[in-house]
Amino acid sequence: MSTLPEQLREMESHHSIFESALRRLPLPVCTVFRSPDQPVPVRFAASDKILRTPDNAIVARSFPLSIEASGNAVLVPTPSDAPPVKGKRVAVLFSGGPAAGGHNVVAGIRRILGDGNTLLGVTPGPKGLIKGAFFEITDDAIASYLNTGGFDFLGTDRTKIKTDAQFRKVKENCVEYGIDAIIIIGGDDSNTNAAILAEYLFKDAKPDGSGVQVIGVPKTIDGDLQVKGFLPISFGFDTATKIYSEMVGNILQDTRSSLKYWHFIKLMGRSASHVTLEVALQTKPAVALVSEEVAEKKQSLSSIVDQIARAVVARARKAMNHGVVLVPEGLIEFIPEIHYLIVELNDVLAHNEKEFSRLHDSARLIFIQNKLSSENARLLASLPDYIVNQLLTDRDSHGNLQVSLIPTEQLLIDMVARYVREIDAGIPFAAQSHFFGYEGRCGAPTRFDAAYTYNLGLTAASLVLDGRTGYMASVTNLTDGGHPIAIPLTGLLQIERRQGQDEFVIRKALVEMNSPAMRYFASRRGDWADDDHFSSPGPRQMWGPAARQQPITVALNSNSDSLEFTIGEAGTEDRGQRTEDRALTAFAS
Ligand code: FBP
Repeated sequence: MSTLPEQLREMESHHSIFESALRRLPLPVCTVFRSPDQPVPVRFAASDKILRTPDNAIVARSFPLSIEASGNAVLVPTPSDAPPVKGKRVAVLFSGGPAAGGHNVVAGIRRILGDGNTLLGVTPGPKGLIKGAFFEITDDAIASYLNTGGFDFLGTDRTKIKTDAQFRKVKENCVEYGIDAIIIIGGDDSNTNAAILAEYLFKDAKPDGSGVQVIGVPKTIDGDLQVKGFLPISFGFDTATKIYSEMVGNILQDTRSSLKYWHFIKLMGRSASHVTLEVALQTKPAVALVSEEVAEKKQSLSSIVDQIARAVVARARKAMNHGVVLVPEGLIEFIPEIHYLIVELNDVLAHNEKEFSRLHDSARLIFIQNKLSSENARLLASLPDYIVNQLLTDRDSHGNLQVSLIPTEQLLIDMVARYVREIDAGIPFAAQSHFFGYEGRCGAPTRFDAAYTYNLGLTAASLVLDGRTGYMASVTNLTDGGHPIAIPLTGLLQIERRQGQDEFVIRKALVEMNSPAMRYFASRRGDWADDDHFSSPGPRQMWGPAARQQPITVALNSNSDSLEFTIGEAGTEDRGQRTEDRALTAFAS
């Protein structure tokens, strides 16, 4: 019998009681992958569903090989008695921000590749692909990461592979390490990179003239990688929103107890407001802003502030001097006047990069103001320093403004305080600001994310063994057992202006005003502002009554009649018998 200090030492390095129990949780497997012993690869065939964007003609000119091979058709599983594929060397990497479930994607890939093929981890992210940093992934290594959060197994980074030299280096590394396929686990930008790489490596990537396959896996807590009917959600969204919902639920409970604070909570999710909408549906706060609605209604900053101030005053008149305001991280970019300012700023900064970087901080604002239109120069000058400084900071390598660093929640508090005073100086307004972001990205995956990601991994590796390239893995039919499919990446590409030039991008899926989730929210938010209707979803549950809950927005938008997901269960009749995949306990022993 060990002493308590000895037991505590044993819990180090991801062996807390919780983490050890998580590793033993069963991994459900969609029906098509099932066999008596362990999951088996599936083969794919083209369906009659073709994906195209309005920029299809331009995309076709730049991606001729990928489009000729795929016809932009969505792939679906097909029966096959072809012998198992052996001898492939597959590299896998994480790209962009971490999201819960990434380790299970790797586990799914490893399981399908089996002993006949080799899986190499790339460290870290696209940078590792350029550097040629690979190591062989074994079952033992995966076992200790199963069902754990984060990307720490491989690490990640945000390098965009864009220069000729970088592309050449990737090709050289593929030859040197004998790589046949690359699986990129990333968001919209990373999957765009996957499409470009797939075309570049389509042929003549290896000495025998053959190509290197590239497959994408949809990840991002932001939830903005969705394809209606084909990709219900990116992985990591469910875990992050459940963590934020617990925290917001706790704060709502505090507001009603201490009766004196308004809490302004900015929630991560770079551009789209899916995270905020989901957390609002889970918790029912007094106010939740949706950036896409702000843009659609062309709301100015002052009209947003006015809307919040009026909610504060209305509640105060009912003796409620408390409440919660949810602010999407990307709000500032959706306020029309600030959006135009940012678009012009991006161009000006991109075209004057060298000169700007040589300037002292104090001279930067004047330099930029002189290059902006008079309207934008005036607007920039009217914003507080803590916002201006962030608007002028470096963009990431994909050209994105780092909105997580912009304290929009503080800007709103400062302005609402002024407006409330103007409406009625006698109304107390004490506010606290929060930013819930990094706290949510690396928690252990919910049962939803754990199951979803494992099956995404099974799908991605099956696509590799089926010889496919230029596709993104997806799993649909989440309340009917789960159905793996493959989405042609070229069918998602569009042209967007980034850093002063037109580029191919997979456009972010934003919250749609007429989506069922948004319509439901709009029908309830009036009541939530009028009185306290909040509910606390509690901590995410790996066992017990809420463990099988899918995101509310996903359930509403896919017209489900239940919040319960059934990935890995063939249907309600045999639920409970099929969840445990016996072979997988080998990983988790
Ligand atoms: P991805 O789109 O790469 O998954 O990143 C998501 C995200 O968490 C955003 O919500 C946030 O704006 C951003 O990453 C923060 O990035 P960083 O980790 O570089 O600070």
